[in-house]
Amino acid sequence: MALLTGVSPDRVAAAARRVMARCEELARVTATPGEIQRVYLSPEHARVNRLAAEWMRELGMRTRQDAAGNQVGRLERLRGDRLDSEAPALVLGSHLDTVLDAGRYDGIVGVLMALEVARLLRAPAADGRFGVDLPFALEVIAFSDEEGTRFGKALLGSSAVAGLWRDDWWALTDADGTTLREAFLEFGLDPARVGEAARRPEELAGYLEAHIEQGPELDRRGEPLAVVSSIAAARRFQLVVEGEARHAGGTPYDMRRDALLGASEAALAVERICSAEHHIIGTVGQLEAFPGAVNIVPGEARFSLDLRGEFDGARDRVWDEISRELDGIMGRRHLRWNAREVHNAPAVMCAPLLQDVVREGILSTLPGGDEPPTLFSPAGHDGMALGAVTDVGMLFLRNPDGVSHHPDELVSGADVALGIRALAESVLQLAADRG
Ligand code: HGY
Ligand code: MN
Ligand code: MN
Repeated sequence: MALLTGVSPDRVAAAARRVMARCEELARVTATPGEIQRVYLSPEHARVNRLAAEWMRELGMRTRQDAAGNQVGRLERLRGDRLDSEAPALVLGSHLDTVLDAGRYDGIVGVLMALEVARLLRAPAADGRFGVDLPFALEVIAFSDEEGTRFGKALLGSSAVAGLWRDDWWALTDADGTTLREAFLEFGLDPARVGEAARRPEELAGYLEAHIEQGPELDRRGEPLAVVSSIAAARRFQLVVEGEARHAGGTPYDMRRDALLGASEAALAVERICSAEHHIIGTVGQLEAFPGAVNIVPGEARFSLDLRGEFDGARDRVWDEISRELDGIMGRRHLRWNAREVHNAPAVMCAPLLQDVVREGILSTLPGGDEPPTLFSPAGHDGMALGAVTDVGMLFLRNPDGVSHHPDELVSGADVALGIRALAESVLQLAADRG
């Protein structure tokens, strides 16, 4: 049953148009002209936070940039005519950072949709009165680092909010050798205060996120929206293979210890092992040879491994299998190898209640429609961290052709309109349950 009454289709369509226009506006905030690139603690991060804060204030939200650079906006709970600043908050959000040469919507569309949901439900109307009376405060958080593009460690912003920050992260470095600690200081944040970003479970009523699917499933099924059941268990590694750099002309094959060939064979083994498994995906996305000269047999190779699975146990078993395979490959080639784990996030189940409210929310947008699909998310999301402090629910939007982490990434304005309505309905369903 639809609870969002009195909101005209025109108002929702205008909200979706604003989301699409703002996605374009944010796409222009980039470190690399002609591409979209916005990493943690960069000048572009500061600029999009300022824009998001402006848009939050326009809705009557109290805003702050938290101790980890996340941009937060809050509408207090309304009790009759009184505002209750102690009420736990339902958080709506996603991230504003990007991968390299990114699309316009991954993360961004979820933040902007959250703002429109807040506008539909709670923004002061022209007469100065607030809208629907909810049994919780409403917060929108634009997370500062989900992708981990700059420091190799994903979910830095949401980990801070979830109280999962670890001191050994301060020494992480970016490609220029700047440490995370130095980047905090350059951005104007105090590393000693990062703990202040952490939220306690009792401050939160849950976390809901809308995100593009980043896969082709909804497009294939001709469905606009899905309920998310769980978010993948992910591990990321930086691997080093050591051999011996020698003359490319003078070194016969039986004397070579070519580190790049070892790494290449490892990448093929990752594909072979993972593709034989259900819901396990492994990707070697970076590979470099050293010293990196045309006439030198590579003495060292470095590569990354991103390994995801629906369940932690299956993912870990596959990593063990890959490790054994690497021992064999490197042994045959007289190479040494080691791996440093840079990210490890367990699978996060979306809370059954929040799956239900998202399902109800989607159903109410499709009158007489069939049950919406429920999908597992192989892509990572801020909810993976938030799950440590509160219940998490997610809604997926159709992503034509499943193209994501690429400039051609798409979502349609019509699907965004449906998604805004479904997310607003989900909030009201949750309010009805909690109220
Ligand atoms: O890499 C991911 O899964 C996500 O898009 N951050
Ligand atoms: Mn992404
Ligand atoms: Mn994302």
